[in-house]
Amino acid sequence: MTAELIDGKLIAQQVRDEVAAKVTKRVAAGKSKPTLAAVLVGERVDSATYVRAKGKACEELGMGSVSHHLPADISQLELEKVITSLNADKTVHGILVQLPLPDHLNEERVLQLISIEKDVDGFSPLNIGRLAQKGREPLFVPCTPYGCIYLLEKAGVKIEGANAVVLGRSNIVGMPAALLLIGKNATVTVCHSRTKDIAAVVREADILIAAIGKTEFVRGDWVKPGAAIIDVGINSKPDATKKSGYRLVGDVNFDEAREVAGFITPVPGGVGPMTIAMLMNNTYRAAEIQEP
Ligand code: LUD
Repeated sequence: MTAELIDGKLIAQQVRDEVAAKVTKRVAAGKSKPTLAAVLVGERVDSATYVRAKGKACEELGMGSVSHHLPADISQLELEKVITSLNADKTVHGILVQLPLPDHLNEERVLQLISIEKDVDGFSPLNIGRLAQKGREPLFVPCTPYGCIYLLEKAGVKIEGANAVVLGRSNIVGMPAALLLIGKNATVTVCHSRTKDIAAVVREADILIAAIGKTEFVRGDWVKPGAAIIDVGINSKPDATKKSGYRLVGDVNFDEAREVAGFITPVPGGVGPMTIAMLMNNTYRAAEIQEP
């Protein structure tokens, strides 16, 4: 059996087209352009790539974007001043602080400062708190986990009643993904560095979300036949045939897993593009919330 490929790039483009249509309608009605402010601190090449892609997506969808590139040694106070001024700026609907921040900065205090109706990443404690409670709706669902669930639903994978295994418990992906899956009535197991026999847990998974940042960690013989695999990992692997000397691979050994799984997302072209598409949707919604 060879798994059906879930084409994140294609599905992300469909989401982007839908958002673009909503933006056009909103602007035609005389309302403001949904606008995203992206804050990038320091010189991480990957973060700069993602922030650039987010700004470009805004432009392509007819939305506004402003970017604040701040020095790696900025003080906590100066960074907080930038957030405070973006909170007050009526032309900005969404605020995104690209993570991770340099070590000397207090991430929790920065994220807590972002006003809830502009928190398009969905990382504020209030948003996560609502995500964690039954019958409550967060204002914004965190983009990467939202993208994972969206891909499963688009592929027609049944979440309700499924055994879902999440590898990783990060604030950005693992933990919110587990909460979303619980909300969709899956039975969820979260694995992490202290889990005993991860392979045995993964073998029971009807749905696997891999977000641990370890190159090709999940092997083919861990995969339950027919399982749906969402690979969130983005790792660079040395590859002498590439000009750059490396290529991007996920947390799952793709060639092995695709022989056993029912559905699988590729890396690149899987979850990554969905993260950006969901951010665009959240930014549009932020504008609608602030200026209906
Ligand atoms: N911080 C994110 N940090 C990292 N991949 C992203 C991401 C696009 N505050 C905050 O943007 O949502 C966030 N909010 N994240 N990430 C990861 C995470 C954050 C990762 C990959 C991509 C966003 C992406 O477009 C492409 C793909 O997988 O096809 C490949 C891009 C490449 O490097 O070639």
